[in-house]
Parts: sequence; structure tokens; C-alpha cells
Amino acid sequence: MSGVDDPAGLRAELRALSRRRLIRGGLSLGSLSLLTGCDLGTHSGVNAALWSMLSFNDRVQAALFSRSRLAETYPVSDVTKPFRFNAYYQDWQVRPVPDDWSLAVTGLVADKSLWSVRRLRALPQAGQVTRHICIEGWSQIGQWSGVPLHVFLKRVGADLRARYVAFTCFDGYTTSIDMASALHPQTILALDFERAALTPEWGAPVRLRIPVKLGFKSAKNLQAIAVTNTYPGGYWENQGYNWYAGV
Ligand SMILES: Nc1nc2c(c(=O)[nH]1)N[C@H]1C(S)=C(S)[C@@H](COP(=O)(O)O)O[C@H]1N2
Ligand SMILES: [Mo]
Repeated sequence: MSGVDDPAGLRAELRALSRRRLIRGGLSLGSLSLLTGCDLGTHSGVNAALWSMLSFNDRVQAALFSRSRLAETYPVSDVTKPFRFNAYYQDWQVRPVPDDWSLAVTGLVADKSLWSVRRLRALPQAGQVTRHICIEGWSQIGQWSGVPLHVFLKRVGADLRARYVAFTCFDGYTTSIDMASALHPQTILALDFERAALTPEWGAPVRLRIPVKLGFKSAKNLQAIAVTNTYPGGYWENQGYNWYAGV
């Protein structure tokens, strides 16, 4: 997984993880060392922990994840204006929704039929005002609504014991998440932003919105969702971003 060929990068990630936990007043380096049985306060302890376990960071984060811990929510009046666009290309390169668009579902699911926007809107909907946190160091509060991913996965008869849910986008972007995070109550297939249909820049016609993870997991312009036990990686993940990316 991420950082395996880049020990310095892994150490930086661990420092960032530890800092976040410290700031939140939750876990400290001490509790991380309890989890690993290593002395993480020293350089060699960090190396031992990280180099002996390829996906150390992902595993620690997964172990700390609680499906009942909700991301903070805000009043609608806190929504950031103007709302920032971000992608691996400039906004003038945004792809319009293909005329023949439909959402495909593949892999370990019973029902592989295609989904139109209309069909998605007929499923139960949920809204949220949450903070989107980009790994590049900025954040913004947005208001999204759409189909909870757990509702969708159950509806298509997904194998909920599978390890990963992977997302493919028609702009060429990809990402993937663990099943526990996919089933989190605040993980939604968003159709609306500020109660109006998403525009192409912000992910039309449907995007993932997952406030318990960094912004790069919130895939826009979805084309296909796959349920799989084979590690899928992703556009940024394959370039070294921490795969788990919990906030
Ligand atoms: N399809 C697609 N989804 C994407 C991206 C992208 O380039 N393409 N960028 C990701 C990153 S890094 C961020 S920070 C958010 C930005 O979402 P926003 O444009 O709604 O602010 O989208 C994520 N989802
Ligand atoms: Mo991002």
C-alpha cells in the first residue's frame, strides 16, 4: 500500500497521524505504541514498527475507526462561499456528464443493473453539512444530500464482508475505501449540493461524499462502483497518498 517504497514518506504520515490524534485530544503516541508494542517515541522504534508492517498506518487507522463516531456537522449558515473546486486538472477541463451516462455496479454484488439519476433519487435520501478536508491543507464546509452508500450497497446485494469498495470516475479519477467506512452512516452518494443538483465541476451527476476521510476519497463524476477483495488503489493513492486517509 502507500509509502511502502518510501520510508521517509511513511514516517511523515505517522507524524501527521500522531499530530492529528494529539490535537483532537484523543490518542497519543503512547497509545499508538501500545497498539504496536513498539517504542514509537524513538526513531528506531518508528522504523521497526513501520518497516515490519507494510500497511501499518492503514491498519492502525482501521483499528481506531468506529462506525458510530460521526464527523462533526454544522448549521447551513456555515457553508463556505464561494465553494472551492479541486481536481487533478484545471476547472476549464471539467468533463460534462456523458449523454448516455448511467452508474455501473460490478464485482461482489447480486444485482449488476445500471442506475440512472432518477433511479438513485427514488432510494431513501440523507443530507449533511460537513467539512471537506483536502490533504493539501485547506478545508471547506458544504451541504450535500443523496443516497447513503450503505442503503445502496444493501439494495444491490453487495457482499458486505468484502474488503473494498472502489470508485471509477468518467474524468479518469479513481479511488477506493474499506467496507467499514463505506457502511458509515455519513457516507453518501451525493446528488445535490445546497439542495440543487450537482453541477459538473462539483461531481455531477453523482459523487461520493465521505466526511470521515480526506477529500481525495470523495470521488466526483462517478461512473462505476466495484465491491472487491482485491486492493484497488486509486489515482492519488498510487502516487503515495495514505490509502486509509481517515480524518
Ligand atoms: N472525479 C474526481 N473526483 C475527485 C477529484 C478529481 O480530481 N476527480 N479530486 C479529489 C480531491 S483531491 C478533492 S480535494 C475533492 C474536491 O472536491 P470539490 O471540487 O467539491 O471541492 O474532490 C476529490 N474527488
Ligand atoms: Mo484534495
